Amino acid sequence: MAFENLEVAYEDAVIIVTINRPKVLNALNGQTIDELHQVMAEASSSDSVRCVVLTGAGDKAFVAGADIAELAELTPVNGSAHARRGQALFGLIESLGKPVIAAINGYALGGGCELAMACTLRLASDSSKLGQPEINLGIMPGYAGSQRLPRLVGKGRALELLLTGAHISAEEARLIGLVNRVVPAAELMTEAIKLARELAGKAPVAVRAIIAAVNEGLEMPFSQAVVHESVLFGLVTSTDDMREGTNAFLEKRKPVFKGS
Ligand code: CO8
Repeated sequence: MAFENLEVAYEDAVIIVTINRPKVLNALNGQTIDELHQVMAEASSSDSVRCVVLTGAGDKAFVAGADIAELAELTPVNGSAHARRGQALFGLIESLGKPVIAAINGYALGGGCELAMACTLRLASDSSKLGQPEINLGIMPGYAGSQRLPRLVGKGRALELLLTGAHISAEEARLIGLVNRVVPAAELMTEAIKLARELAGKAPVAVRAIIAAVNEGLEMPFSQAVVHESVLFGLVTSTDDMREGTNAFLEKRKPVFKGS
């Protein structure tokens, strides 16, 4: 796969996707959204890919938001279509069925913070800054940030970030649950790939079911969500990997999961 705005590398079952527009701090234009959609769809359908790491090129930004030069040209009609195009990509990432780790290496603002929130887990370098500064442009999030942020950090904190447009530090983001871990900048990719390799070794069907149970269950009343969980649990018990995992425990050896 050759892309204009992405670099794609493989490390065994891990695919590393780097958004590569450093001159504009990796801002998301339409072309980049389309390319990300293509690479994520391929990662989703490939049996050999078990985990994705997503990061930004350079040492300054993960993604500094939607491309403001493109945004400035939007009309009410194509603005909505543009937002839906990004939302479709972010929805695909969230429900990819394989972990997508955001390796946040600097600014994750606006659409960049929304992109990170659509990922399964977030690791941030200690110098990263996160926020939803759309309000300062006279707009609001359009890639589901107004929905994912309160689900991650709670309504009060989300409203404060959305209404002030403040940039917060990686450590503050960790304290409110916006990122999972903060690591020294020099160790970010090593740590992200280490975590990706760990997750790539887990039973793929169970990984997919856990992601679905959490994402889909959060949209249901609790009483329905636990029924949904029990159905997914039943499916997982039918896998070879379930037999491998339980046998390996009883035989005191490390399991080898095959995804069947
Ligand atoms: N879009 C386009 N270009 C950008 C963006 C961006 N989001 N961010 C930075 N750049 C460009 C700058 O214009 C500059 O270009 P040039 O060198 O040609 O002047 C270059 O990147 C470097 O940026 P700065 O010189 O500004 O670097 P600083 O270190 O001084 O500042 C900041 C870094 C604080 C990150 C600053 O660049 C900034 O505030 N950027 C904008 C952040 C922002 O507001 N992001 C939100 C955008 S809106 C959004 O994401 C909405 C998403 C929903 C869309 C819904 C569907 C349409």
